[in-house]
Amino acid sequence: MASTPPVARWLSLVTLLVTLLLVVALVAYERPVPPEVCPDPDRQFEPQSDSQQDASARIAVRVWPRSEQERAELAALAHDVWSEHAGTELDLVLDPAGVTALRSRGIEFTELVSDVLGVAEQERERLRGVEAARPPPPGEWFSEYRDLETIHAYLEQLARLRPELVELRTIGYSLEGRPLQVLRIHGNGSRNGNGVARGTDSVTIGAPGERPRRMFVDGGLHAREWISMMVTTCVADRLIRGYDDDPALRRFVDEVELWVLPVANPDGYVHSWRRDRYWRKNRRAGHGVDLNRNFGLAWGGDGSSGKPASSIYRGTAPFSEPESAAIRSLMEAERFDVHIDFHSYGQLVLHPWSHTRKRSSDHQRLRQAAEGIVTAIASEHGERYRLISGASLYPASGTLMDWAYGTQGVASFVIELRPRGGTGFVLPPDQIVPTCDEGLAAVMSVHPASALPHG
Ligand code: 0X9
Ligand code: ZN
Repeated sequence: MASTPPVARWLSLVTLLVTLLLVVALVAYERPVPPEVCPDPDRQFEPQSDSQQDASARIAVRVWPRSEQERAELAALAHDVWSEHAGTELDLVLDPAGVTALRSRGIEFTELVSDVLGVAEQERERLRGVEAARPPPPGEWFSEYRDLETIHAYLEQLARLRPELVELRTIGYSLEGRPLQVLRIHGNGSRNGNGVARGTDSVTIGAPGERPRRMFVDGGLHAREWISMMVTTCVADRLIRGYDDDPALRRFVDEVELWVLPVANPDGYVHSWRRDRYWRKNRRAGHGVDLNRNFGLAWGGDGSSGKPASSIYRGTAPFSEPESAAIRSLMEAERFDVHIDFHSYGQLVLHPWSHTRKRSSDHQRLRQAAEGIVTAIASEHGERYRLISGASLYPASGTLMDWAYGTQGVASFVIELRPRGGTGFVLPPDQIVPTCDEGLAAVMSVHPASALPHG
């Protein structure tokens, strides 16, 4: 056997060494670097690949669209629109793919809620404990959110407590047959026809013998806005329980006939408690109708939809829904002077119009009254609610506010309660009482100067 020449032996040795080195280098290169060795500040925000994402996750984000077109495109990415401010922010609920789409388009956003469904689940857990402890201990009723049954029982209790001041009425029934319960609160002062003799800058209201000022307040037109049911119930509670000891409350109750409908959409509210915390509409045919698009002024116009699946679906005709029809009948029969429709969220005071950016013919007067509301609210806890006309926020047609003002001559306002952003509709329960302070201040501030001359 011939022996290998020394040059060839050297060559094969060098080749072997080079190959070995290459293999070692490749292995070292491919080995994952543990994050603690090489921390990457952006790593936790890197989008996951589609296979890693939980498509059922929901994230609430705030974006600032740069054009109307971008606004529409971003809204189209969303499972839900929580809140809107024309020209500025838009709060959307996205799935992880939606968040990835924002990133890949270079859209800036802030995260409001990283786990929308988890937040609702935590609330549900907390409330399970509360339900087990029913009925709520005295004095703690407003320390927690209450379901429909508990609210209705509480309204009955309030009416029984002071029958000379309070009357409980059913003004109609929801689609699923639940009563629409209203408290009528009214003291002795105006019962004998002694109206309020009071001068204001622009209107003189209530010469003796004139009918008392009449005001209507509602909450819960949108099912998921739980703070509005609590605040309206709480306003009634404060006025009734404070009547004997607080002269300001007493004067208000004596001078104003106040009607309070805390749960304007009971079927939706029950659904929001039992099945879907973020449900907004009533329960028509499973898809629901947005009651605040179902009123008969500018019905079908901008900011409403003809598609049943839409969260702003207007229904098949004005007042197609028994809940909005019941409110219409009440308002036509009672001829109120002032109306506040409580919603959440955003911390805003809105005045007509909702469907058009044109000024209403009572613009100055309504704006002044709304400024009074803003000031009264701020005097409670220093929270400054933003004042704007409905349509300047975004157009919405077929709303209760527009119908009440435009057809009934009622000075009508929408108040979007707490929070400003935060966790949106799921507001911590320790916020109920301070938000109620703001709601009560708002209600008392619009008495009585804001009534319109034709109201
Ligand atoms: O869109 C609505 O019906 C109301 N806002 S909410 O977020 N609670 O749903 C506001 C209606 C007031 N009108 C306008 N913003 N145009
Ligand atoms: Zn609302």
